[in-house]
Amino acid sequence: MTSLDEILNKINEAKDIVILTHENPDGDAVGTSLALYLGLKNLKKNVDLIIPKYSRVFKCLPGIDEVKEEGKQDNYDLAIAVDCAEIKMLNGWSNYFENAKSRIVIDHHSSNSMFGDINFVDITSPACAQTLYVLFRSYNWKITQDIGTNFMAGIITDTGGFQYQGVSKETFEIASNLLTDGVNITKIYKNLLETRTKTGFELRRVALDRLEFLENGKVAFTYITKKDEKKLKCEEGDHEGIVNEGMHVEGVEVSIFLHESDEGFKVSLRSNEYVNVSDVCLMFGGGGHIRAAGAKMTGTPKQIKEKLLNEIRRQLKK
Ligand SMILES: [Mn+2]
Repeated sequence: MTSLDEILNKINEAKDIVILTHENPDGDAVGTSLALYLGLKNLKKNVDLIIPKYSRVFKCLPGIDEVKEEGKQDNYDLAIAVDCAEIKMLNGWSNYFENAKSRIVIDHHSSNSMFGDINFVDITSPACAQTLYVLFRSYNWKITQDIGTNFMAGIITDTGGFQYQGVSKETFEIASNLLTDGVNITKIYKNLLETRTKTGFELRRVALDRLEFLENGKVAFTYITKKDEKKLKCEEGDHEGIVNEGMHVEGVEVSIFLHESDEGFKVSLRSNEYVNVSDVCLMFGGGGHIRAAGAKMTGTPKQIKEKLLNEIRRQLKK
């Protein structure tokens, strides 16, 4: 039996299902979990989607108003984690996963620790939404316009609008099919990639002002503190995408962005051509993709910067 058959069996057997995704959810995490949520609802399942906190920019996605902050029970028949590489990224709601009778992981991160009973992980997929789309098609599940919109939201955000590594002919075929199904790609693109909140824009201003170029212009570094966010009255998700600013400058290979949280700094790394930032982040207990990865670190921004540079330098070409 393939893992696709096993997953379908588990879904058919389950009455109460919970869907979970990683903390600080991005468009792929929210879009993929909403697509799965709406799909399971069409199968008449009792399903809860738990996302305690998410950015206001995702308010445009179909089904988002049904998202719950916490579950109605602690012992679901089945838990499905999407776009989540490790159980610790389920943060304060991993109990719903751990206490479920069956556990499934659907993901596309190369650093996935395979923490489910069944793991459907395609590391060649540029977005978890694409991985889930393949699953929907193989089960012949109906892809409504609302479900398609969420699939597209995941694909567009995780590929930066079809530009990152991993985008393939299949990705465009899926986009083409979704367009045929009535999904408004232009609108999703504008809402999720080009629109930012006013406070998010002000936060960018601070980060850009602080941005420095290091290692002969090959590394861009900046950070945001809790104090900055408090001063600007920032909301959840306002810092999203700041890491890309440095990456788009000529000559930059690696962009580093630090975002302060209650437990230190959340580190985001991006690379353009050859540095494997997933390997860099693995050194500090994190992970992700070759061109986009993250970790949690403690210390001052300066200390963290030095630690990261020590690892990045090994990979930088002269
Ligand atoms: Mn993803």
